[in-house]
Amino acid sequence: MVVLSQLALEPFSVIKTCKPIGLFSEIPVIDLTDPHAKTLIIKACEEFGFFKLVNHGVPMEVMTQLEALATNFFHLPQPEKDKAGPPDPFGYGNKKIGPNGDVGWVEYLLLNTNPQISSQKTFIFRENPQIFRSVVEDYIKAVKRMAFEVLELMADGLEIESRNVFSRLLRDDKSDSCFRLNHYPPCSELQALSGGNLIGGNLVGFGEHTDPQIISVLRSNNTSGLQICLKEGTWVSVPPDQTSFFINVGDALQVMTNGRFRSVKHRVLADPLKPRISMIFFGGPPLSEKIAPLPSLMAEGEGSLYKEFTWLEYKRSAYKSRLADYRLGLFEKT
Ligand code: GA4
Repeated sequence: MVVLSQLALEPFSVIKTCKPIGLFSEIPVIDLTDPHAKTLIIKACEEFGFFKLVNHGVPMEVMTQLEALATNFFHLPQPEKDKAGPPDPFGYGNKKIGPNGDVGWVEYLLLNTNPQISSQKTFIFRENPQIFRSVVEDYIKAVKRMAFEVLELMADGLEIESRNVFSRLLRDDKSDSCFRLNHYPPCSELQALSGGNLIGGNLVGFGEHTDPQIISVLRSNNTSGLQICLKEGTWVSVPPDQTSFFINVGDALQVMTNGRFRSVKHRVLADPLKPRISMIFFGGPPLSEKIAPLPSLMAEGEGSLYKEFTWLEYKRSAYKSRLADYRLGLFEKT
């Protein structure tokens, strides 16, 4: 019985901790209506590459409606969900992440957010695709608006003359952004394996990685699981908050700030008892955009830490990598 359970969990990594990682209470919380928000955002991006956003202006119904539709979808019989897969790269995926052998205790939908590509596999919500499409569109519209504001505050805080230096990349019609709905089922198998007595063991839902894009905007239900890696390498658990958003700095923003902002390493552990649903908007630049440190951010005599590349080049290279690889390494100047 135990052997069977072990076999069932074979390809998945289990994170064992001697002492359970407590919830980390020092995650910066930024109030978007605070007049000091820009300064606090810069500090958070430098120190953590990560912060929580409150008073963000996105109506709660927009979030809960999408969560309800996502939950319905993930509860459909497997053959129904499989009709929306495989993710190549867009569509439904189950346990396999990316094209190079990564696996996780997760099922997901990856969607393109480019309005020009509206014919994607929206039949996934068979009962009422129209509702699904419009709820996703409303959510993305609201989250994008908020992301533009955050990116403009970043430019302000960095004292860059053109406020839209980052946001224009996402506002562009050709912005290469995408959207992900994740469902992490409770890992009851692991619970069975340990006789229902889980002490400090969790299945990896989504393995450690940094996001390649400029910015990621995450919202989840109230189930914990997200962890970020601090500068000195310690993993800490982010207390969930279904009313707020969490903002991640991505690799492209680390490069544009010549390493001043940190692209944060993060991962998700599956909960033994509760399902976790998350929705993430990944804001990327147009494929042809050259990604390089902004000259106005370079001190006199400061050289670029990175070789110049286009977003297409970076993305191609990312899709050849494994999740945990240090993708920026190939683009660093030696
Ligand atoms: C990580 C961030 C986003 O979820 C994502 C992921 C993408 C995928 O799931 O297809 C990647 C991963 C992510 C980075 C490296 C490559 C590509 C899986 C993978 C192994 C959608 C993205 O843009 O990059």
